[in-house]
Amino acid sequence: MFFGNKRKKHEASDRVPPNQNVTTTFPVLHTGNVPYYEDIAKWNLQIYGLVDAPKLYSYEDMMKFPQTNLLNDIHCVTGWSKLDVNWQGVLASDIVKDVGIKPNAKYVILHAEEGWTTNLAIEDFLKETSLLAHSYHGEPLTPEHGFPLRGVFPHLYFWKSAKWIRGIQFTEHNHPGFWEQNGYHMKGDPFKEQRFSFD
Ligand SMILES: Nc1nc2c(c(=O)[nH]1)N[C@H]1C(S)=C(S)[C@@H](COP(=O)(O)O)O[C@H]1N2
Ligand SMILES: [Mo]
Repeated sequence: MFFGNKRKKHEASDRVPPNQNVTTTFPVLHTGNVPYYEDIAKWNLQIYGLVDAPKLYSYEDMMKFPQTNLLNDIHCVTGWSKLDVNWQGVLASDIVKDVGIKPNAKYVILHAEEGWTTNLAIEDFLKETSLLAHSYHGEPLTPEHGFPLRGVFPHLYFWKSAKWIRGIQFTEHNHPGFWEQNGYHMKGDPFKEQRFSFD
């Protein structure tokens, strides 16, 4: 008799969530248009909602924060995963420290160009791997991958990692973002396969 110990193709491993396939490419995925900034001085990031001190950061302000370098894996809900992705940027928790949040701030809405949004719980935003990234493998993000700034929340499906981020809003209630209004999961943990809200 044969007792195979080969893993089933779609079984999860420690690093690769169930029903994901590892790719070495870096696919580009989004709805809408890629924004191009001719003058980075015209870009800003607004932090508002249930915060003590609302802020409007310039690109230069973002560069003055402590800079963090992280290596992590990303998992797209369409089925690809990419391992050992290297990002540079500002920890989301450092932004929270700077503005201070009210006790009733329980959720975050990330606002991107063209009104695209996504939502996450404050504890997901504050995770030690949650980054606002301006660079990928030491180089500024390319326009298609989110220049000048994108979220990176590697413990959640990659759609939560808003590209072209322009606003971070702290709220008391959980407001579904663009894909979440279209049936995607409110949390989106890839290891629990939280792809759709009816899962
Ligand atoms: N602003 C914005 N951010 C976005 C999206 C989008 O449509 N608009 N798509 C999300 C989805 S579904 C994925 S899988 C990742 C893809 O990032 P990438 O193109 O850098 O691989 O961006 C996410 N961030
Ligand atoms: Mo995605």
